[in-house]
Amino acid sequence: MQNVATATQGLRALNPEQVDAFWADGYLKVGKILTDDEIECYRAEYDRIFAEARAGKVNFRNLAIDNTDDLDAKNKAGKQLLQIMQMCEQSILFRRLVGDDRILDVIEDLLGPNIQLFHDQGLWKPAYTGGPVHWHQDNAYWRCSPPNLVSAWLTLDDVTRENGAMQFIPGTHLQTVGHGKASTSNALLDSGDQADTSRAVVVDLPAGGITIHHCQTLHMTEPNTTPNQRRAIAIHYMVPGTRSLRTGDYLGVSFGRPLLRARI
Ligand SMILES: O=C(O)CCC(=O)C(=O)O
Repeated sequence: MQNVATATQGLRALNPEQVDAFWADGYLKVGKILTDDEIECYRAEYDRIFAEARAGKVNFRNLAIDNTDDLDAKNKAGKQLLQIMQMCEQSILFRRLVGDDRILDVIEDLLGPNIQLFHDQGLWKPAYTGGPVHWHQDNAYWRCSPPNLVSAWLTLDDVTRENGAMQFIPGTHLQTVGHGKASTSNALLDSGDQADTSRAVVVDLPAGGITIHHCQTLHMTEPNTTPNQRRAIAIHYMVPGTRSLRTGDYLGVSFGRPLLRARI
């Protein structure tokens, strides 16, 4: 993996040690980037969109159970991991978030000056019932080439291991591993015993904080066993020209989403 940005230009948001840490570990804790007022606005909008989804007005999946379109089954399942693809198409606020300079400056330090949105997803783990995300590399879902996408994961609630903070295994972005269907839900993949969980690092964050991860870094989040909900959005960025080796539609993901930064 090479650090494209530092070779060619000055850094905007990260220092050289952070850039090197990202390329060595495949993830980086950046910390809080939103103000308290912004967090309140984003929470209200997030809650509005998920309430509309639960009422059947916005498409969503409950990744904690097998893929189904049955609204009642999705809403009433004992485990809940609700996913809305493209929050940025539901709301001008989330459209602004995916292009927020505080995030893009970090992404530019890692990917260079040409940045395209791949897609985003709201991932909500309600209190007590929030389901797990098993160990996986994002690119096992996407099969993108070149495999060099970078994601910003932003939480709107304080997160610890117990309510679904991100956990990473450092250095795993350097090698692709195989995945199978998860035992809990056929909507999720699981890299099984290829994840050396003894090396896992839990990244606690305050509300309004972000972590960044590479599309091959093994990561997971545990079930939410706490009285506190966990509202998060993952925003996936790529260099223009990235393509997928998949055939057919994948959850409406498109390579025609906005070019967010370009140096012509
Ligand atoms: O939000 C979660 O629980 C998992 C997020 C994730 O796997 C990702 O952003 O790639």
